[in-house]
Amino acid sequence: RLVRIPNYDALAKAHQQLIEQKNSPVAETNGVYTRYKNPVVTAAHTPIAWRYDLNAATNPHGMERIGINAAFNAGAMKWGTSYVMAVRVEGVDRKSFFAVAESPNGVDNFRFWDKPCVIPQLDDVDTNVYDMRLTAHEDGWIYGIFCTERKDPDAPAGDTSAAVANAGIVRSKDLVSWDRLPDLVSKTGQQRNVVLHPEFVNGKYALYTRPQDGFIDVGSGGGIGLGFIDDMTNPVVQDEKIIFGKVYHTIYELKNGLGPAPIKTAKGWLHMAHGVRNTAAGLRYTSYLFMTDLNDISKVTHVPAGYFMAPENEERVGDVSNVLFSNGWIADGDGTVYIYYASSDTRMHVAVSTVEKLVDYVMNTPQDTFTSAGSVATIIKMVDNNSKFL
Ligand code: M1P
Repeated sequence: RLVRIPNYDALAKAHQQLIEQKNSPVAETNGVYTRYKNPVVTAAHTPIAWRYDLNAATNPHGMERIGINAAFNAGAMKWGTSYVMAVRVEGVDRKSFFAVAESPNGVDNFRFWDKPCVIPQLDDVDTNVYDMRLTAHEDGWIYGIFCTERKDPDAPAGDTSAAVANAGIVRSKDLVSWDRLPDLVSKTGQQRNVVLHPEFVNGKYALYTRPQDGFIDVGSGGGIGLGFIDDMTNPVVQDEKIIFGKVYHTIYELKNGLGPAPIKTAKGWLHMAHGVRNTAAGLRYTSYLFMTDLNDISKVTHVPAGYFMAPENEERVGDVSNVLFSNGWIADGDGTVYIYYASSDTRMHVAVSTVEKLVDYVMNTPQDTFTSAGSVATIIKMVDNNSKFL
């Protein structure tokens, strides 16, 4: 006779309560977006069946057998009437993998599908995979571009952490069965934060890249690049150029990288990226927005000064603290935008805005003057304009 572990009912009840917990907007703030109170996906949202051997005969103490450490950096898309994320789930063994979580409303009730995604392997197997960007391309496929990480074959003996990062590519029609395409071929070899543009550009696939000289350091290759591919089954990037570089004394001074695929608006392509600066307490990751020209996607037309979102309160603490990272957002049919962001490489949150507000933010927020005196002049201009209203 099959007997379930004694604590199953308690585990299942707590899990259900967590998943079904209603989320609510936080009274805010800056008028641009609204954060929500609870994280939308955490390690504890992963199914009990992934973590516990439910058979009392082989697990008499009802212990967790497979620990999950974190759930973060998710790609996102609308899926029929649902909202889905391709979540980066990280086990206690430090390996990340992808798993789809689905919600009926975009802000709570995210439930993982039964099993994690199976990513077919190339001859050169991935040691670790993470940060999938989902793009529903006009060619009819849903592409998932992610970071594939492998040990650096040129690492000196004894160096067990040197790694090589590149863009791995899969595509699917149902988010369950994934075809693996060859890894990206680009000049620098190392890439992270690679994102597919949703439309063809002059008959080619357009790809946002982030070339880098080393695994962590972007070095001379820093910045958000744009390149083109003729055929995704032979993904060789041509004409790769940096369209948004690093700039001294900005929030993207050290490195930057595109977040999700851009949203098409009447005024231009709306982009979200992350910027990284160094501090005495280590790296600080924040997100920022910018816009590119509808007809020339290499032309950056608007860049508000500073960050769009930065980690706040408990978001500031996690496995890699002081990090806010987003690689997924969903522009809904009614103009609502669900911004899915991870805090401190640990859990997923949502903030809600609209296309109209984000376009207003991007086009009408003053740009960075790159000096303190310039920032003061920008404020004084606003104060002077405001004087007739005070
Ligand atoms: O730990 C913060 C982030 O670091 C990396 O981002 P980037 O390539 O821009 O340095 C990634 O590993 C990302 O997953 C992580 O959140």
